[in-house]
Amino acid sequence: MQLPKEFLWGGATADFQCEGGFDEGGRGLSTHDFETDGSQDNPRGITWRLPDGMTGRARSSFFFADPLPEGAEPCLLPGEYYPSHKAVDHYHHWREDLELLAGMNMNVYRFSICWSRIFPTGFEEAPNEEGLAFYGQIIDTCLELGMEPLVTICHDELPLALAEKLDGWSSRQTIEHFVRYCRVLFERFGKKVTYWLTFNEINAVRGYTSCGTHASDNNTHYNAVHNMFLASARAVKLGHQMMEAPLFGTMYAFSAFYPATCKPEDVFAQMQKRRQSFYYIDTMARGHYPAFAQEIWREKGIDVRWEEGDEQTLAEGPLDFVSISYYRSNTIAADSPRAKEVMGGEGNPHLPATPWGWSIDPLGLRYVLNELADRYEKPVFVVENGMGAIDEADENGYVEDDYRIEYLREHLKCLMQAVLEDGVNCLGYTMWGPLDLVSLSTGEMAKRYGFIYVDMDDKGNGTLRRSKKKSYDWMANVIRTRGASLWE
Ligand code: BGP
Repeated sequence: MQLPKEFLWGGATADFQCEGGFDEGGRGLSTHDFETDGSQDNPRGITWRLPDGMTGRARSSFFFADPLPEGAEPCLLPGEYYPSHKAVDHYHHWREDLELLAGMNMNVYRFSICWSRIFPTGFEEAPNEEGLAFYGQIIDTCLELGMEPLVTICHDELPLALAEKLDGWSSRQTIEHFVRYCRVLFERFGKKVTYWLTFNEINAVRGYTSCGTHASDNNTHYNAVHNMFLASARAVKLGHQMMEAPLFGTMYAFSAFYPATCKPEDVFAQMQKRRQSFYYIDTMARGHYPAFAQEIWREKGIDVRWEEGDEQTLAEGPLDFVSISYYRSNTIAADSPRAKEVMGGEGNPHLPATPWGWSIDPLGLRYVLNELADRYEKPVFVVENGMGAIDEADENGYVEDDYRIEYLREHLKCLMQAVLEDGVNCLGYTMWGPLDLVSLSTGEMAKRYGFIYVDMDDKGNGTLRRSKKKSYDWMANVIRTRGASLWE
């Protein structure tokens, strides 16, 4: 068993989780810069201030975001730790980090461009050249080292000023600013970058950090997402006009959902649950909303603010491939409180789980890859997968991470079976967080994914030294043998 030569093997990161340097190189503030650290039991928050000086924090964890109080503006508070400010300082370690990744034989590297490094407020007419130079050297170095750049244009964030002045994606004007940002990226990097993702985890965005909306009710959310769909379609169309043969995806967080039992009610609930999630990627991959969108809007009381030409805009920019993050699977019962939510579900008694309670389900990856390939008849790309774990490093920064090796081995074997036995056209696989970075959902460093250990704790203390874990050489060999070593 061996994957074809052109299969892309690599790692994936996001700017605010690894870069740091939040006030360097002319970068403007981004919505994530106001997000505190947290943990599993203590959700991350956006810190805010009211005109009368009162301060507080609104829960910001991922999809489960609370609104900012009426009139509040985000602010930085003394005594709080904001992980994006320093992250793991990739801004100053980028060359060393890229060399370490290439040392594993990787031939692709997925990273995100921070919008506010290129347009500090989002409103400027001309880009910040220093920001473009930073990513220009990353792209050039990737190519020198034999790695295709895979660029996420917008990973769950936007320039602060767009959130504060326009309420982020609530406004149609944000689409214009996004398209201007894309145009600059395509102009500058279009000859060197083939693979683009317009957004990250489009079905998991919500609230202030990822949509820039102060409210997080359903109507605000679904309208913001409608604008993001339009923005993505415009970017795809523009990219195809400006570049030779680009390929566009958007990242879709795809947990497998299983019915909790074989009771028809549970199976039906699972279908309805999946529709909540397919709503997003169906629209973007096909260029039109699925028929069941009507039912979702009716049930949630959503009034999508359509404008003339929207249907055509969506139709003109469908995605070229479907890319996913796959970490786990969930179960859904008819009476589950989460049956009608987009994300989340219950655990599975047949599966083990990570320390963060994410079920470990390698076969689920094979299942979802087949399903997506059948549903869209487009290539698929696994752009995130991995295991957040507690690593114990010795004094040299070495970690015996056999649990990670085990997780990856089983998932990669299922991916190979999907390709080689089931006939799925999969472009590649980028493991999430190949170098330890800040967790998105909890803001911790303790939840580590990497092949490369970074000496830093939850509050940013540490030497930032990079060192190879046991999984580093193991994965290098998997990639070198194009997967054959997994079966030995
Ligand atoms: C995805 C995000 C990443 C990321 C990853 C792991 O949802 O695209 O940014 O961090 O999940 O999640 P976490 O960091 O919460 O463990």
